[in-house]
Amino acid sequence: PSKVMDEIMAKYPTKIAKKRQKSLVVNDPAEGKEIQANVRTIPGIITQRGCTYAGCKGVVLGPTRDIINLVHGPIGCSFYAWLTRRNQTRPAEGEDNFITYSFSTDIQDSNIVFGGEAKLKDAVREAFEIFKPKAIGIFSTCPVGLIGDDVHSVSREMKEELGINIFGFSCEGYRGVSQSAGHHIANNGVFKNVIGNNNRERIGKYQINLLGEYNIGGDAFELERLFDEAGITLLSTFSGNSTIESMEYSHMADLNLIMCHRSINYIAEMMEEKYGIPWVKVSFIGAEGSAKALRKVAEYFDDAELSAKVEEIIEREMKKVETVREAVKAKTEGKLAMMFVGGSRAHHYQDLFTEIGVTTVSAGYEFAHRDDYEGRDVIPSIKIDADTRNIEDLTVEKDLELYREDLAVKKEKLLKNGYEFSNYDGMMPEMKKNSLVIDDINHWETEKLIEYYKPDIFCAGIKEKYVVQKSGVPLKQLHSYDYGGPYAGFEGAINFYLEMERMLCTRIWKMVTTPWKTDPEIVGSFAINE
Ligand code: CFM
Ligand code: HCA
Repeated sequence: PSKVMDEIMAKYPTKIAKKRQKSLVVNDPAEGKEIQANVRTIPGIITQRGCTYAGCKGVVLGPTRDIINLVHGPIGCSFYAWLTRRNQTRPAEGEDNFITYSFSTDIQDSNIVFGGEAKLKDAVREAFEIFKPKAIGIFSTCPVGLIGDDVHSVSREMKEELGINIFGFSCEGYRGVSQSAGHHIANNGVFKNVIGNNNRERIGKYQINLLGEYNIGGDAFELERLFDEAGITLLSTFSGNSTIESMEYSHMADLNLIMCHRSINYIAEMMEEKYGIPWVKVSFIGAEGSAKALRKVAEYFDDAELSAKVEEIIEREMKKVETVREAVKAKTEGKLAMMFVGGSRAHHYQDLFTEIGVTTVSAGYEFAHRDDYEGRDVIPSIKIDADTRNIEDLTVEKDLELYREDLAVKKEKLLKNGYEFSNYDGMMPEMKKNSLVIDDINHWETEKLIEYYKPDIFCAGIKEKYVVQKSGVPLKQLHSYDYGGPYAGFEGAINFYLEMERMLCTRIWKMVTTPWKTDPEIVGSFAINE
């Protein structure tokens, strides 16, 4: 891999190569190497990243069905985020579902010049009139920050006027270096304005929240099936298949499970500080991981009946999984994968590939931080730069009335038995020595990697899909799952194996002869019609 790294760097101007070099690492789990992450993309480089607004509105709040997510900005920001993430939801009979709508203030030149607050207020009133929602979230896009509209004061005023929960987010696209800043802003807003609004009485023996699961392609439905059967009460999911009301009483849970550490670790930490709810990192991507996660919950509650039920489920599900896994593995063993996705899936999906004998030779995140690569141990050594300082870090205090001393005691006891809390080891310790780890990969690097590794499959998003496929390598979207899914849990694993069998075993890619392979230059002529 050092060879391909040199080739990649050779093309960059010296100054850029020096900077970029720190984001490409030849992995060595024993040595624990450092990677540069969460820094600005070098201007001119074609990145995969999105913006802060995308992380706040699209990712964290987007999947909640009964809040109106009103975008304050030009229409493009709303239009291009309209139903593109495949976050599914299942409203009960008669329940609100606003996910299919796109709400925007559609600001115009005159609002940019004279201010858009009046238009925003009108939009809030109109949305309330028509839909009578329980809550409205207002999301600022770039121009709103530039002209100085105050979405927070408008929110307060409208909350007073209309009597429902209304809150704003300063999540202008440029606020941070990527989507990641938007996650943090969303976490802060939800923690301040939603969590804790409803001290609902207990409804189950084992109450948990699932954090960082967004129900892409129906993933959450599969996990709900498992929790339901085990008798585990899922109070709230942040935010796949969720309601705003469920978030309001989520602080009554006994345990928080974190799926996507990057997008939601802030809420987990703040809930523990304020309410004493411990959190554990899990991954339901992969059959082994799913079994491990269920056992982890059972172990936490330390109840023989729950453990027995969980074991029964695992045994039954694993039997189905194994039959398919073995058949697929016989055909896919030895193949190579690469994945460059978001802030957690480039790690999680390696497990699913390992289960069918496919090796991940190179991987990276778009916008994760060093802890998602190297593990949470490195957090104290992460340099806080101006871009990070830009995002508010909430100071959270213990809620004297609701703080769960009993859970703190439970945690102490479990810790003594080696049970792991509040930790995430990250991607790099689990990847093979000499695999290539790249943060915020760009187009040029993607092309060179494909040339060098000749992978059997490349996993990324829509921006990469067709460019990669034109080089004769199939691309699986691990954001939207293309049209597939669910891939979480046991049924999800089966779906994924079968999908990989189809993609990895077809001969079609070898038959693709792109025109530029024989004729690298396009020759044309034009005629002018008289
Ligand atoms: Fe978490 Fe996500 Fe991801 Fe993410 Fe995303 Fe997503 Fe993703 Mo696209 S919250 S970090 S900001 S798992 S939208 S559901 S697929 S980049 S890897
Ligand atoms: C986002 C959303 C996205 C984009 C996916 C893609 C998603 O970052 O704003 O580029 O294909 O998962 O929908 O990550």
